[in-house]
Amino acid sequence: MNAKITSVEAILVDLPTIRAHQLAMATMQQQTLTIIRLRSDDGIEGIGEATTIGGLSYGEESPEGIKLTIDTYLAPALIGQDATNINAAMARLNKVARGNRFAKSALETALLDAQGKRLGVPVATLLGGAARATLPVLWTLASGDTKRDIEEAEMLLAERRHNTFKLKIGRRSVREDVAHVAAIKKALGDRAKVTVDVNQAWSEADAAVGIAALEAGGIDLIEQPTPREQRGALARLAARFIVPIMADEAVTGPEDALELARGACADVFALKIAKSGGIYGMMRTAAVADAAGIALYGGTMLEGSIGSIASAHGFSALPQLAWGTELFGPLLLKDDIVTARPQYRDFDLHLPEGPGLGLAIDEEKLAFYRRDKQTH
Ligand code: MUC
Ligand code: MG
Repeated sequence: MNAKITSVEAILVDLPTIRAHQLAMATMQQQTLTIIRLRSDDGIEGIGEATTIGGLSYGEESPEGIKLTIDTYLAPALIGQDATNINAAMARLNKVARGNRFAKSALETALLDAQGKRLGVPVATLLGGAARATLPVLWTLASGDTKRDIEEAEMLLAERRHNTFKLKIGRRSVREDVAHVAAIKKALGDRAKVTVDVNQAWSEADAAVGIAALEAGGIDLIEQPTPREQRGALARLAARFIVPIMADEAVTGPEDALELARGACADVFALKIAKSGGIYGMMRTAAVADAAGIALYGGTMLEGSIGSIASAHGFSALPQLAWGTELFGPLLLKDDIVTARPQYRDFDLHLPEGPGLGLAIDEEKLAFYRRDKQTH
């Protein structure tokens, strides 16, 4: 079977969030998704998504930069190629462009979605099959207000939507952050797991003080406390504390995973399809972790439904995923551009069953939220 790629469109979509979302490096009031529509001459369209957090404040690619890279370099390299040979298409992109993992991830998702639709199977089936049909999903409390965070957690526990909560810290002083986390943990007690994500904001000295207090307070997991380049600091913290230390920004692809494993730098890796250049890169990263006995967690770049469900297909196919996932991105957005939003119930995300990603674009919503709607 053969199908020629005929067009690749990259569309910027701005969606409002349900509330402000505060992280160490940015406060989000909306999220920008770069949506891909990849068409081929057998009439099949694949969709994909590249999304980052806070413009260029989190990662090295911005939504606008991703679109420019795709329009100028990656789409022309794909036009005329065989849409059914995903490995060959991705090898071509890797030859044309170094890095640019988010952009490549979105295109790989679109190729996988199209191939699944072509063969009439879900993306997870293309990956060898879903080892799990549902994925545990935590929620991030990041309103910036302790009382509001506790109310939000209580509501979500009562709805049986989430029973693990991640707190974004690193904006305020270590003392204030620790007090904020302790108040939430005290309110929730053993009814919920509580984890923290510092997003690289602490020095090693700050981290030693902060993690000691968080460990004593019963916090379950500490994510990326120190800058991503400082692997030695992460290794010393991982050796010093019993509470597991998770690498996020420090681990992009299998090469980082190998170095972090060699240095005993972390107990857990946060996997994300965007930072690994796609689902296959994420799975290669997971394989290194498996070989080293490092536990895994399914991370998010706060993608919308397309990116989150692409991640879910990938995570569902992993042999181990001890720490569950944080694929709550669609729930942080007020509205969506797919016809049927992902299903969350009983603390889990339920994978859609249709071919490909199992999602369809809502054309009216896309027309409404696309950034270029005036000119389009
Ligand atoms: C990150 O660093 O993990 C994940 C959840 C959230 O609120 O932000 C992201 C990014
Ligand atoms: Mg993180």
